[in-house]
Amino acid sequence: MDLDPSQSALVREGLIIAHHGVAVEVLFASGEHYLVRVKRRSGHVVGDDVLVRGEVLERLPRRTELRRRDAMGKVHLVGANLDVLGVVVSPSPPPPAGFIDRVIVAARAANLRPFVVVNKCDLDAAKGFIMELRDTYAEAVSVFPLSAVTGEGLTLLREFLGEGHRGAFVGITGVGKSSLLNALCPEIDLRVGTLNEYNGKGRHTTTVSTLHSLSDGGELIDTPGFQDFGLVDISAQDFADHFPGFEKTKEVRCRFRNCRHRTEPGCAVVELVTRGEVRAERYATYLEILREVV
Ligand SMILES: Nc1nc2c(ncn2[C@@H]2O[C@H](COP(=O)(O)OP(=O)(O)OP(=O)(O)O)[C@@H](O)[C@H]2O)c(=O)[nH]1
Ligand SMILES: [Mg+2]
Ligand SMILES: [Zn+2]
Repeated sequence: MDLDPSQSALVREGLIIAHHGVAVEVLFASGEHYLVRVKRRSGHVVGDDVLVRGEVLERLPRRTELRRRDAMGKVHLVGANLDVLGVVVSPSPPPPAGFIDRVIVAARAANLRPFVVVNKCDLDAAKGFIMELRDTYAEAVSVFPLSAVTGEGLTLLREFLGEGHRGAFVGITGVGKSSLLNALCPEIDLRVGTLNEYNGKGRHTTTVSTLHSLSDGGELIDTPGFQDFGLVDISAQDFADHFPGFEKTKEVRCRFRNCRHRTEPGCAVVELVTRGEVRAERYATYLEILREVV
């Protein structure tokens, strides 16, 4: 993990597996990994393929990149070269309104396959919560109810990730993202929050994103919890196309090609809502988040 000046003349290809602000940890094909210093706003992110020449990093082109906007409007990179994105939620603490929807839309817009992980199934409150989520999202994406504590439901997720995907877990703090990674792969041994650390205080346990190889195949990035997953540079059309619960709207055409499905005449989406083929709740949430879309 120390800076390694002896490598100065060599050019080696590596993968960024952790970002510590002033340095990134790079993993090489040999299994070696060490820290390379970077400028604070160098734009590197976990999942980046890089060429390392001594202390100099050169980023290779990205296959995919996932970004989010925070509450202050600042854009953050979440990860590079991901295939799948798991939004982790729990009955306690519950997800903020629209959180799952924004993550699903952001993932699809970035060409990642989103999925929903419902952790803490061992809690009493979980039953109704799972039913509700299945009801809302199962048509759109895979939903994995499980428990990091009891191990229930982990096999299905392990198999899904084992198909060679590189994924990341995102979700608010305290839902159990790090606990899940530990449960999937015990040798990872990430620090997790203690119960009384949580009590609604929203303290973050994980502070940097880290990438891990899973023993059954696949790679997973653990991210620090964030409360806001604001959409970045998405058109109203793409937003509607990617919105979970709007699957049927792809089969219909509105009168206007650039219809935002609000009050435009001849809107086929509103028609579907009226007929009950798109749920009123989905449409209401769509309108709510649409206000943030340019
Ligand atoms: N009952 C129950 N508690 C869990 C489960 N998974 C995690 N927890 C608890 O939830 C708390 C938060 O777990 P973490 O894994 O640190 O959560 P996190 O999402 O990584 O949080 P940040 O790193 O702050 O984003 C800890 O007290 C865990 O013990 C679960 O399946 N069931
Ligand atoms: Mg964590
Ligand atoms: Zn319309």
